[in-house]
Amino acid sequence: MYTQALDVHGREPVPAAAAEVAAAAARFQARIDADEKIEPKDWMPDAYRQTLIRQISQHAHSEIVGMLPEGNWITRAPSLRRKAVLIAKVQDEGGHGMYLYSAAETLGISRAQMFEQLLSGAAKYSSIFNYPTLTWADVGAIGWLVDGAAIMNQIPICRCSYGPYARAMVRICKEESFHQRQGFEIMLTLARGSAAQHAMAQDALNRWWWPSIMMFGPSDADSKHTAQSMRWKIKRFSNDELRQKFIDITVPQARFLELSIPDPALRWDEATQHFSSGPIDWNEFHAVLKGSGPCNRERLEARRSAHQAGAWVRAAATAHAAKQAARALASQEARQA
Ligand code: BYC
Repeated sequence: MYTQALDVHGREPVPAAAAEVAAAAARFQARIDADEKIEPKDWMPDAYRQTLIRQISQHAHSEIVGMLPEGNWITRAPSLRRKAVLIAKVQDEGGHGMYLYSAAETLGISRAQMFEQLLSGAAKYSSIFNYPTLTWADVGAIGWLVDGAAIMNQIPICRCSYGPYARAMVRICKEESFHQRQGFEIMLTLARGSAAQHAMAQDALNRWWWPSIMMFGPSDADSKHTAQSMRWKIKRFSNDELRQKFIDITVPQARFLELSIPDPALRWDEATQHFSSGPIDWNEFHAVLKGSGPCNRERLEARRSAHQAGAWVRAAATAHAAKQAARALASQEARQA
């Protein structure tokens, strides 16, 4: 829907000389500073375009790969109601991927190129989806913590400077809120259930807490993109700011569930009015990003084989579209004759 009527030049003339580029960049930054939305046909610095392509495509890949760990539990959900809700949630994630691929396409990259980057391992997707879902409680923990972290990160993106990305995020965030609540409700049911169910919920929290904290990305000191992305209002808060907001909101929820956060150093800091937490294992984070997480290989293999299995669907859809276009052209020519 976003890709209609795109032209490569944009509304402003393409600046040629260095001085013109600098002037166009200054006008562009002034628009950002005035909180104007940048639209696909507007002139934009190439680095802004590339940053958005990187972030939006990684985000889209995360949604699609994110379907796998939860999809793993659809056949084993403990009741029909849980199964129906989980199917709807996993389907929502697929939809989020589609909106995001569409938003990225407005920047001049094709969906086929983005898939190629994912399947070849050139593009990243969120570290969180390289962890396994071992029990039903993991489905609850993902909804509560992973979708909870996603909302914290994504609500500010509804105010991102790039129009198509910002607009896609509005609906995504509404759906993520539903996902977070369904996850919390699963955790609440387990935490208030039998001792074995409570233990299962605690075990899931133990395994998902730190990976969820890592979803926000490297610490601000090590984040190579944050400063520029904040100047461009692609990011509205830094990684550490969002991580802290998530911890502050989630710790009281864990207490309500009567579950313990697996961080012995966690304490309320009166001076800062924030929870202070223990050190994050950045070695683990970097290992997962480099492909050595518990499920990296499995996730990419699943995506590659799904892509291969879907080849005939893409071929059929392409042939159908060509047939429709040929028919439309023939009837237009017949009308003109
Ligand atoms: N995993 O300079 P930085 C969801 C990479 S939730 C993997 O801070 P930036 C869902 C980063 O890409 C998840 N890689 O980067 C929820 C960069 O590498 P490159 C998806 C990570 O972009 C439930 C490098 O580390 N959400 O969708 O300023 C169910 C340096 O980082 C991670 C989004 O994508 C990570 N956790 O900030 C289903 C939200 N963290 O590209 C689905 C949109 C960092 O230079 N994205 N890296 O090779 C963002 O907000 C930002 O891109 C990030 C990173 C905060 C993630």
